[in-house]
Amino acid sequence: MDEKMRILTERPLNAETPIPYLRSWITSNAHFFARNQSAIPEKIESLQEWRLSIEGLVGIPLTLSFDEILKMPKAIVANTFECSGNSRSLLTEKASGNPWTIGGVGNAVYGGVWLHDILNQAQPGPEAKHVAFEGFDKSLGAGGVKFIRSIPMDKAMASTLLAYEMNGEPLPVKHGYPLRALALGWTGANCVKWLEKITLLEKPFEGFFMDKVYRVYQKGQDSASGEIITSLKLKSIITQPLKDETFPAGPITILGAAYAGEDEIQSVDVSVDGGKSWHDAEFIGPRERFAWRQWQYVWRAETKGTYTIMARATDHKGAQQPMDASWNVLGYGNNGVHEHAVTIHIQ
Ligand SMILES: Nc1nc2c(c(=O)[nH]1)N[C@H]1C(S)=C(S)[C@@H](COP(=O)(O)O)O[C@H]1N2
Ligand SMILES: [Mo]
Repeated sequence: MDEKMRILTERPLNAETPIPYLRSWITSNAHFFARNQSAIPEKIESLQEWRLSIEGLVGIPLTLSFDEILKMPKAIVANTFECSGNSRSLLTEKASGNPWTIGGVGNAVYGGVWLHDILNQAQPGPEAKHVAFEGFDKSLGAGGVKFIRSIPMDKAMASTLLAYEMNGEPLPVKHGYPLRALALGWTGANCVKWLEKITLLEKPFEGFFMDKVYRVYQKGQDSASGEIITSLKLKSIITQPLKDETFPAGPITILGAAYAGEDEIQSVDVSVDGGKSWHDAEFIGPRERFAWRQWQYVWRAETKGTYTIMARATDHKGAQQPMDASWNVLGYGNNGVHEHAVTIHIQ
C-alpha cells in the first residue's frame, strides 16, 4: 500500500489522507492530513532563536525558550482531530470550501506540555476568560489577515496541550514545528500551528478566522452570529470496504472508526441493508479519552446484488449519530449516517 495523499489544493497545501491509511489507530505523520490557510513557513527559525511569549491579562508576562519548555513536565496524549469541513463533499446540498471526503481526520500520539502549566506560571488575571493563539506563518491576502484563534479559558486550563512531538518524532514542519496548540477533542481550527504567541483576553479574539469562518450559520444569516465550532461531533466512518468495490459471496470484514471529540463512544451499529436492520460492531484497538475507536463487523454476504453499508455511533450519554447531516453555509460538521454510507457489489 503506497497511495499518495489526495491533494485538494497545492498552494496552500491542503491534502487528505487516503482512506486505507485511516484503518490503523495511529495515522502516520507521513499520511496525516494537511490543512493550511497560507503557505507552510519555508524558513523555520532556529530553535535557539524561537520563543513562545505569553501576554495580555497575565500577572507575569513570559518568554519561554524551547529548552525551557522541554524541561517542564512532559505529557503524552492521544488525540483525534478533524478539519471542521471534513466530509463536506459528501453533503447532498453543496457547500463552499475544500471538497474533503472523509480523510480530513487523523489520530496521533502527541508529546508536549500542558497549557495550564504554562498559564499558571504567568498568573492569569481574574478577568482573563479567553486564550488567543498566533503562529509565525504568513498572513493572508492584501489585508494581512493572520490565522489567530482563541478558545475559552476553561478549555485552555482543562485539556489543551502544546505539542512538540507527534508519534514519537519532532513535530513535522507541516504540522506546526516546533510547537502547536492542541485543544483536545476539538476541531483542527482550534489547534494553531507554528505557535509563537499566546494572549489572554477578556473576550474571544475578533478577526476573520473567528467571525467569518468556523461558525455554523444559514443563508441570509450573519456569520458572526453563528455558533463557534469546538468539539468534534459524534460520527463514524467506514474505512473498509471502499465505495463500489466488488466481492464474491462470503465473509466481508467491515472496518471503521468512530469519534465524538470530548465525548466517549459507547457503541457502533452496522447495517448492510440500507438501515432496515442493525448489528453491533466490535471494538478493536486502544481506548483513549480523546482518540477515536476502531471497530469491525464481519458480514457474511450470501446473495448477489448491490448493498448499502451504514454505520451509526452512540455516545456514552446515549446520543445517536444523526441519520442525516444538518446543512450550514460552510458545510461544517457533516456527521450524517446516510452521507457516509458505502455501496458495494456482491457478484
Ligand atoms: N498557524 C496555523 N495554524 C493552523 C492552520 C493554519 O492555516 N495556520 N489551519 C488550521 C486548520 S483549519 C486545521 S484543520 C489544522 C490542520 O492541521 P494539520 O495540517 O496538522 O493537519 O490546523 C489548524 N491550525
Ligand atoms: Mo480545519
